[in-house]
Amino acid sequence: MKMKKNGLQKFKNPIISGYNPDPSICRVGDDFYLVNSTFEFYPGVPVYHSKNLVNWELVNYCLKNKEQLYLEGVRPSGGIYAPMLCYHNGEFFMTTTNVTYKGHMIVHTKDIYGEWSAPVWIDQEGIDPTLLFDGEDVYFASTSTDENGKAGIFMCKINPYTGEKLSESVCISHGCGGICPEGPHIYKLNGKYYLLLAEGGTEYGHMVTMQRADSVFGPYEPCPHNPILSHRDNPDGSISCTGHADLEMDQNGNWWLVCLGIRPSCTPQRGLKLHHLGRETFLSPVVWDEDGWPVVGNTGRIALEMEGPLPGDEIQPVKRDFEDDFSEEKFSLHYNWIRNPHMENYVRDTENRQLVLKGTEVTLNDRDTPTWIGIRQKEFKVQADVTVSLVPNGQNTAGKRAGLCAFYNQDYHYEIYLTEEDGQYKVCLAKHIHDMFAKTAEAVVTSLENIRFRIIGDELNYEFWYSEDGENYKKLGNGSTAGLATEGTMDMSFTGTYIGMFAEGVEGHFKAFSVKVEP
Ligand code: 6LW
Repeated sequence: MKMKKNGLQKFKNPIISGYNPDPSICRVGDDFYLVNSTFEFYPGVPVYHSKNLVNWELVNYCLKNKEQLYLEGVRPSGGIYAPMLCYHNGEFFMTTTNVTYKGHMIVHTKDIYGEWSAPVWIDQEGIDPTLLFDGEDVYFASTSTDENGKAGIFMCKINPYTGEKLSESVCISHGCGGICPEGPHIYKLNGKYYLLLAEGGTEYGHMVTMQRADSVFGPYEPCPHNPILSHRDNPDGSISCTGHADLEMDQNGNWWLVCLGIRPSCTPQRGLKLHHLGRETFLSPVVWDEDGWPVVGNTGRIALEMEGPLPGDEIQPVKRDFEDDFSEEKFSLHYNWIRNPHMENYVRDTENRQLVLKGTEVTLNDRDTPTWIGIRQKEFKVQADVTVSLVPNGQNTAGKRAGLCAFYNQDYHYEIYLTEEDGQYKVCLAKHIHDMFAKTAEAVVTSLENIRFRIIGDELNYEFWYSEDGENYKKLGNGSTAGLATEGTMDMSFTGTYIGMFAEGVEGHFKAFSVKVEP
């Protein structure tokens, strides 16, 4: 299958920036849909839509209620792992794993922009489920381990509507030699079954391998030029950890790969391999060689700028800025919450164009659901602004907090906030890194009302500023992005930074929230 002659267009990676890992893509006509994993964040499994594979719009989430997405008390980076999205006979199916609660699930819908079904649960161990519709049969595969504890890809026949297993789970592959064979997807092409895997672990040894067989149960033979994609030996360092991919053919017969990758915030030149934006979604053209094996990108590597025979409309400028003046009733789809939110604590007061956050005793440091709402940080260079008021409402505001934060998870966050201490109104900067949580700077202010907070970020640093009059800003302090890096977390984590608003123990009123980024 050769690449059909279409105009080649340049495009920039990542196509979906910020914490959007483990992408899975499917096409219906000339519409492309893509989903990502979401761990302890709510709602679960975002659905992005595109017609040209470069301009993506967040249009829905698959998991939007507690039956689909039970996250109570989930550990950081617990909850929802890798998803898979496919379309069959007028219906969309999404399978994923809640590693903290009940494991593999499948939901389905006829309207990808609407509500998804209640989940059905599958009695198979492991993570990274995938589905293959093959004639009358539906196959379910995921990672798991054999009786000797050896990792592999296990598959069974399944009823996708009930989750009932229709055959025993059997191991179809132990991978192509890398550790952690995972992220399986199976494609039936020209009468053969192709098994795409992630191997090497999702860190700097990550890679994508391909195998194929005449039977869906194998035996599978490896692609002679495996790994078909990896940046493990890539000296360039602008993109690392590429892996966990999915393939799709466009309406012109050209093939594409989406995968996760990271943009290191501390470049190898600094001798550090750290990232804080999370694992992002990247795109690459794919061609098939004369032996019927896929060749990805620049012979197995991708780049921040690539070109290919993109389908659909001309590429439009990619917009990643966000602002909310709280004049609309509805929350933007870009907002996320931590675990299952108590929505009564989030009031959009459109009359006064403000968001009222009702703080509880739960803090940002707790493995619980603080009154916090955030959007993914989508680029290194960021300026976030919001006006904050701490509103007593007859309550004692001493020690209570409301403010703006750069948030990775409960153990890794920096926040600038309003509080009252020793009878004084203060703006403070606090940092939580590992098991250390401390206030690192403070300044006395004359009021608890309408203080303007600003976070300015780049690859290496966050700066925290405040203004009492909305014009003259004073810098309160800095926070190194290294402190929020995935590589540095004391427990394995898979997420990325958010810019968030929060309140603890008291009401916070927020106005004119904006997060502007520079690619
Ligand atoms: C994902 C799996 C993985 O399910 O990390 O390291 C998990 N590999 O493919 C979370 O992204």
